Amino acid sequence: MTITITAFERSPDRGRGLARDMRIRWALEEVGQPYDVRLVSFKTMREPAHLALQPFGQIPTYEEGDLALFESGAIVLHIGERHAGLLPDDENGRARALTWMFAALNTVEPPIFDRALARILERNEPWYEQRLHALEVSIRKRLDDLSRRLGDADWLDGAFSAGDLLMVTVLLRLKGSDILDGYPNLSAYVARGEARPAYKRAFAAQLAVFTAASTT
Ligand code: GTB
Repeated sequence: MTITITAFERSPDRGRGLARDMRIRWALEEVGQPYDVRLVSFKTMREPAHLALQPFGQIPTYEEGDLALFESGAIVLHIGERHAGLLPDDENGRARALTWMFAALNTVEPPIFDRALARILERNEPWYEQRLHALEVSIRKRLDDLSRRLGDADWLDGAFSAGDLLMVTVLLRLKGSDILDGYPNLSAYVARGEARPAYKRAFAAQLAVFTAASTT
């Protein structure tokens, strides 16, 4: 059955792989599933047809036969459950991988995403510097703990899993910042994720969309 996902027609990140369709592309590449992409504009995302798929008018979405899903974490989990390559075979290992998926999205991502939003939307507010500082303190607290837990391991819990896939996509938003640079083992962890052939194929595919849009 054909899998179709949605992605930005013109991603505000200019093809840097930060929009959340990247997680789905990467997961599908890891498990070797081909997929189609339907590109949507901000206007299309507010139209009834898209809202029926994604009640909050966002990307990504995932369609496969009569199944329609939204929320990148749920979609990655679905892919991991249907296909080998993202979740361990043993029950306990699977449960731990799920725990890391939730940790990435619920514990590590919020201050990182809020910082990114603040840098775009709140830059001119009188309290901007204080807010940025508070967010960066929160991020460093999370990264201190994550860095200690990862230690010198390659991945968070044995072999690469959907937990690592989500964690790497979350940390990638800090790439090039002095925050991530302060944690050499986390920088190396992110680089290991980016070096995976599946990641590279997914990144190239989403970058091609931006490149094509810029030449039209
Ligand atoms: N919890 C949902 C999920 O994980 O699927 C969140 C989905 C989401 O935030 N989608 C964003 C969206 O559709 C795109 S990815 N936004 C439009 C809207 O809400 O109206 C978030 C994103 C956007 C832009 C950049 N960027 O430019 O760097 C990076 C990430």
